[in-house]
Amino acid sequence: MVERGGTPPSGDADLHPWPAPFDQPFYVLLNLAVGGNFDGNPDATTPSAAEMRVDYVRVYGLEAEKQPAGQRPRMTYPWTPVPARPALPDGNLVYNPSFDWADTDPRVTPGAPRLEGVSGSAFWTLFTSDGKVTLSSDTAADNALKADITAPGSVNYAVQVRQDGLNVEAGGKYEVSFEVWAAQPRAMMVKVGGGPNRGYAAYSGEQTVQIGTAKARRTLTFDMKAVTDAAARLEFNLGNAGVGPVWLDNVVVKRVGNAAGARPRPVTATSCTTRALPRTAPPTPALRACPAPLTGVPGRAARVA
Ligand SMILES: [Ca+2]
Repeated sequence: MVERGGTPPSGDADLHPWPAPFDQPFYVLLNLAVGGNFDGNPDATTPSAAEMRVDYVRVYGLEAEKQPAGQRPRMTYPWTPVPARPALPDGNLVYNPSFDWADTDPRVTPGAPRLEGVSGSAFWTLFTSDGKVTLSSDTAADNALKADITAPGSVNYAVQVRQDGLNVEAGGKYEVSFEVWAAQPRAMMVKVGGGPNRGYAAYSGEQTVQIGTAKARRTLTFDMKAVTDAAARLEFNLGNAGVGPVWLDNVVVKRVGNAAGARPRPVTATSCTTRALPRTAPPTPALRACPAPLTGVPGRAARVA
């Protein structure tokens, strides 16, 4: 639960006492949705009539996970991984933006992912569903990442080159830019968004980028209207748009200002509560009353449609 004001909880003390929020009436919603964060927007191929059939709905309580009042189950607060990965000195949130950081580079942290078999690929991840791709470092092209797609798959994320761990702040205006070219003109979908904990929310929207055969820099911007996500992802979705190689290099995601209608970011991030203070338990020193609700910046995570 993110309380109004846009500051995610950083610990149990920021939340109402357990069993909140499960001490309120809930409802179950079964809807036949078109579009949304996961499947993307409808297009000409979307059926114009559809049917949802429901067999049964049952809701169970898990006895083994019941907790006495006041004893909140252990939570990891996935919205606020600590510490957030700092931007590079030039403000870039993308690490190894040029696909040439050596594994011995001190900026390559232990456990950083790599693209299998691709040198200089720390911090980058490949996801495929029904697409197939061969990745390599193109030494003849300034170590650009070469993604040779051999099976396009049926969805744009069927071939997805991705970087996780970008700290994208609520109320920020962001610029995404990169160099790209392909053997044949084609398109791809670029997105800065959340992972599974955020329902794959598309903070940037799903941006279609046209790719030509000459190396060119593409730039797009977006306003971060969801709460801060220190585990945001930059996705290059190369599926479902033909076969052949695509090259990527010199990728930048950086904050370039404030989102329209957003307040300036606070100097220091602290926890806050909208509950009346003081409470039964002594508040932690960092706990304070939230500022007045914002206008124009939703104070909670984007929902899964
Ligand atoms: Ca490079």
